[in-house]
Amino acid sequence: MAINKLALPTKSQLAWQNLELGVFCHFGINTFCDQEWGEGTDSPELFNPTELDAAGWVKLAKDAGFKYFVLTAKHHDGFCLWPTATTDYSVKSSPWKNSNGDVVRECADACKKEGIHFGLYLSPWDQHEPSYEDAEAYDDFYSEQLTELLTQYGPIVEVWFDGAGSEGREYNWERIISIVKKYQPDAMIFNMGQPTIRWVGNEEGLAPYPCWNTESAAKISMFSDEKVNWLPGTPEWLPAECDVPIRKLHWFWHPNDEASLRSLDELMHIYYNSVGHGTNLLLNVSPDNRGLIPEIDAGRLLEFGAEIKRRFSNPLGTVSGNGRELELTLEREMLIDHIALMENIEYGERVRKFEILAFADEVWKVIVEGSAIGHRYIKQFSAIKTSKLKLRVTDSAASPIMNEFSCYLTNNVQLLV
Ligand code: FUL
Repeated sequence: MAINKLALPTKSQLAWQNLELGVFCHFGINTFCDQEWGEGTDSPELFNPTELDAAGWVKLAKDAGFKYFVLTAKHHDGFCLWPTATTDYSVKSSPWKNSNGDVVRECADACKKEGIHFGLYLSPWDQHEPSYEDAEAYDDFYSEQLTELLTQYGPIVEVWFDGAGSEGREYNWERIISIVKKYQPDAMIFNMGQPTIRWVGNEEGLAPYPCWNTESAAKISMFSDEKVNWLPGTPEWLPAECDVPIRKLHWFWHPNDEASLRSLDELMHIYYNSVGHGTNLLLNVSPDNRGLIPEIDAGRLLEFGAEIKRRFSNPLGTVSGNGRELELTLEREMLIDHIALMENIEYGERVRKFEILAFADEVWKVIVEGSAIGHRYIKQFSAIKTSKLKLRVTDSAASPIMNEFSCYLTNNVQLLV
């Protein structure tokens, strides 16, 4: 993919990209009905998570090394997890906490306490709300819901607009986006209207390589060349987010579904293909109908966080610097099986083509060839012995600025990749 001009991120895009890892949390009336897409007809009486522990959900995310937490305030069924004034189809009509509960508040407070960022998902498609049939009336309704969420719960890092179910439907995106800009100007806008971050194009957590940070490279999905119809003013810098559930194909919790939990190897495969391709990873972990994250999911998330740390927190060598060549000299000859690169993307995605060479047996040998580096690039290979490495940029849009060139020995090369 040829890219002609050098797009730059805004400060808030940059800050968001530095977060890298987010927990997505699908919770709602579906959790009590063993279903993924309710039709807006399930009784609020069913919503009764008697042990709900939002502080525990967020602490888990934090302990696993995740930096933001995105809650489904309203999914396609229209049931609201906060006591909205816009509809009775909410926690207000449920037996939970005698109709006085607010899941959004509990999560916002927990994020504040743990020092991680809070984001919200508000489905445009609403199967319960009668005004959905009348586009203008529904725009009013949706704008009011969004205003409540963006004014009553503190800073919001990301607003997740899900396109599912809205195919062919026009919303008043000018109005919706202006609400986000007015009340939460630093929040990322996911994939609709006038986005500042985009969908990677699948729900498997896999970014293609290269996954450039630019709008001109963005397609409706990685499997189609169709372009997305975004509002004028959509920034050219448009980093991708990979969203994927920890239980295969299931965003909401289901009973007797433990077999669909992804293995640690599968999660690491996702990590290499998301964060390792320069995108953020938004990994969904769902609370069950008690309102608790099942132990087995919690354990897997912690294992995943610990494994990322084990592999990548102790580089054998690391260097930063500018220009087309950067050498990384190790203390002595040693075995390595990973390299990681980070461009200083504040100045854009400058590198278009590069190779990595390793010095071994008195000669320089090319061990990796690539194109995009961007926020982060991770590459694994069978272990080699070397005393120094060289990054050679063979094509760039401007002089490369590298924040990091590191190598590691993890003794664990992922065969899935
Ligand atoms: C999809 C939705 O239909 C799923 O239920 C889930 O919310 C996922 C994140 O996005 O489009």
